[in-house]
Amino acid sequence: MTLLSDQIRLDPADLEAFWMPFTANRQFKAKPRMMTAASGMYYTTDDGRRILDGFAGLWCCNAGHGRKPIVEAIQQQAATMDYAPPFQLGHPLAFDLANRIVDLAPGNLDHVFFCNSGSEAVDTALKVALAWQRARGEGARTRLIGRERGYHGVGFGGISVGGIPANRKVFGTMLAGVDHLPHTHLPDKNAYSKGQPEHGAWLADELERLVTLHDASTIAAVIVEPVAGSTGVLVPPKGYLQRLREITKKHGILLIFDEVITAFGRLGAAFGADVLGVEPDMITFAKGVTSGTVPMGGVIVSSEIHKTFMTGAPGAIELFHGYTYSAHPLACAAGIATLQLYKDEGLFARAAAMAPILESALHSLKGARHVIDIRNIGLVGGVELASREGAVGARGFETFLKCFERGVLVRSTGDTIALAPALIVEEEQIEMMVSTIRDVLGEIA
Ligand code: PXG
Repeated sequence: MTLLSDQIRLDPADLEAFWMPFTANRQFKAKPRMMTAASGMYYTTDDGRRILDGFAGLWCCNAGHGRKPIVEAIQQQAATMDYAPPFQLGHPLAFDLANRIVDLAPGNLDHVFFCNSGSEAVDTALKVALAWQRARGEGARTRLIGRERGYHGVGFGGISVGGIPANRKVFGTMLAGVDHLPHTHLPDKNAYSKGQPEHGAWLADELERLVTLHDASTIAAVIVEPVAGSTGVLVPPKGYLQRLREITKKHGILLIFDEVITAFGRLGAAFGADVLGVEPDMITFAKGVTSGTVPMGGVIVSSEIHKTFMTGAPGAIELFHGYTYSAHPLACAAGIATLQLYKDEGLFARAAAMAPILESALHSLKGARHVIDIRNIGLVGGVELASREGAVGARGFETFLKCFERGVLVRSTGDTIALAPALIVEEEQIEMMVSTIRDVLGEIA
């Protein structure tokens, strides 16, 4: 069998069949950027260049690339048992991984439902919220509340509660009965904040307005990213999440934290909830649970939620939901090895220790050409650029391209340049990322 990866460069015709996700397909295929290997903090491209990974792949390879214990666990599991059906059958690794996740999870969050991506985790959490409200006799609570600029993946549930217009507008009416909180971006008051901004806790009070409008008896859950990533790194104002927690609790509304990017060390602790000091009723996770090696996602639910379902006849299925690949053995093997590696190398604490270094490096870009705001928390940073007139996102994308040409992978989302390096990142590598961004900004229009 010959593989395309055996060839040095691909023929343009070979690129046609793959419809690439969230990509300008025609532009990419005219000038591809092809990754062929990854190790530690670096990718290798098909033209043999080393690219410093400033984004942990796509917010996911938190332990760095090609880590031996994870690779070996996956190899061994593939050879031992490739797959086992998750419905009415089990395998030990699934229970082992769930126990490890629960050990890390905050407070009363003590049961895990597995799926395969962040999008599935979000849909699972929203379905659990609706089913839980009904199970406790509150079946009229069918409304879901998200937030403007929120990203919760691409399933119909996720885009319904999500608040990124381009991800919604061509996909019809989506879920009925969804409303949105305002986003928390207040550049006039909070520009260049380090860590959590001072102003904006009052934006959580908008939830009281929605409760008055719809009545609490119709609202099942509120879902937010504790730190919004995809929309361009929005750090929650001080007190904002606490206020959301108080209001949801007061009205019997579940609070879901979508921690697909913030879980597993990104903010300097196991979960964003730990760092931000608020315990939600459910946490969705994906990405970092396997350090991006094998697709996996899941939802951690509170004991209270889980308990409500564990009633009725002992032989009855309690929740009619699940995926063929829920708790896939390869994903579980990868997840166990990943969590063990985080622990053995103290990587969450390392992320916390490196966070001030990233913060001061990023904020040294204040005053650089085009920069209008800088935001950061843990090992997440966002550098917002002024948009070109009539071409929102163009300057951000060009910055991404030019950084890539110079050997540094960053992410552009709109005109914000995002950094989220693996937790193993070294100080010189952070300097390299930031100086490359500075050089590129000095060069582009
Ligand atoms: N929730 C959140 C908070 C996410 O960040 C998802 C759900 C969906 O996960 P899956 O595994 O279904 O993709 C995500 C995904 C970006 C970017 O540019 C972020 C994500 C995905 C793609 C791009 O920041 N996050």
